[in-house]
Amino acid sequence: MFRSSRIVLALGLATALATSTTTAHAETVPEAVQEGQAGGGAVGALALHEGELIDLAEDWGEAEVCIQQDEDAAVEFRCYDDDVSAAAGEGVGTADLRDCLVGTLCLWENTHFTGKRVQFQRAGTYNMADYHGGFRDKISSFHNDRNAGMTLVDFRSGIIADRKIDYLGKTVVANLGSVAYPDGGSWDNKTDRVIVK
Ligand SMILES: [Ca+2]
Ligand SMILES: [Ca+2]
Repeated sequence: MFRSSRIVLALGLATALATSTTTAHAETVPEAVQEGQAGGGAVGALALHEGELIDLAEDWGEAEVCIQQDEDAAVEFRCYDDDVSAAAGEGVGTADLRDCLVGTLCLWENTHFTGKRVQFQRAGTYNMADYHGGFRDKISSFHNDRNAGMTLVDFRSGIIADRKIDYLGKTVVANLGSVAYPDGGSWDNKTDRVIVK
């Protein structure tokens, strides 16, 4: 009984997908998601990329931009190959997206807002290991367009306390290599956790 109703639902979703490619946040949930199957035993955050469920702690494949969805979304993130497809998929302007959408926090793997990007819109504590081998010890620039601040954390071991740096909301840093780290060097490629306030 449940099985057949799920198939009907899946068919309905497929029809919706075929007819509304311009609708932002259209719910097109693969059956694997409905059944709670995270492909390959997921350990990180989950995302939809071109209709496939991917584990962001693993390889992102061709994806370059991964965007956190509203709280009621079936899958937390959606990923896209580039800004153009991301803007279309999210129903926003390409320039707005590239600058980091109002009210969101964008983290980039390279300086000057280039390379892979993950975008958050909700407060929380996010371990970068959950977002691709790409994001632990990789963040080099960010744009926090939220009103609330955030904290970058570098894990230390033993008796050495974790290192932290706080930023207010509406802050942009194009190169974390220019931000001094407490033990020398810079904050470039150091962040293990991001606390979004
Ligand atoms: Ca980097
Ligand atoms: Ca680190």
